[in-house]
Amino acid sequence: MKRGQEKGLVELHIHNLRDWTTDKHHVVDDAPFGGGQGMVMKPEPIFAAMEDLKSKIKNQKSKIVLMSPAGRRFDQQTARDLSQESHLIIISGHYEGVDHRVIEHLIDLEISIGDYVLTNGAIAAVVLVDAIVRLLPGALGHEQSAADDSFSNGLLEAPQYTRPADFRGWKVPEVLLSGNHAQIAKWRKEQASKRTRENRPDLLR
Ligand code: JCQ
Repeated sequence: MKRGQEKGLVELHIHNLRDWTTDKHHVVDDAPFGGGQGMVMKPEPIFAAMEDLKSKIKNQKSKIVLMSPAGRRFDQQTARDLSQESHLIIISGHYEGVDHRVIEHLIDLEISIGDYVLTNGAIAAVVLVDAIVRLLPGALGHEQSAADDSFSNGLLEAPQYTRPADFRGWKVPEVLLSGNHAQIAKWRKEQASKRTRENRPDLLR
């Protein structure tokens, strides 16, 4: 993310919702209607912030994303899609959630980075931003498209090794030292299948 900014590929800005409150104590949350645990993010500061930020980029299209465990699961294809957008606003959900009128009438995409709950959607937002920014042309300094293609072939990566060829008696598979590229490709395909079957059987279905 830092290199992407230094290279002028992306600009990142962080905003504080409390800056769009109008009350003395800058309150952004309140108790849930109907009762229950915890607090809910109020709609007014979120709408005010989004309208203000959007008005400042009026010639560009912008998408508003909400980070939430109740969102659609983030994946590499979503990262690719979002890397094509010219402007994103990411709302870091907090507390027990946000007033549902925000989801119904303001946000374009509700995204989850996985099936667990964080205290702070900003942590999830960093994951999203990193995955998107690395896809911007020139962000990595080397071509990553091939590596991402192998993700999109539906399998996990085959095991990788580097020097030394013998570390504490644990040897690098002989085939990788053979120089036989057809054999190496065949071995990698088998290993990728094995690893996917063991770690992520859901990807094979
Ligand atoms: C994001 N996976 C988990 C926590 C409620 C918007 O409502 C809420 C947002 C959060 C923060 O995000 C996450 C998360 N993807 O916990 C509770």
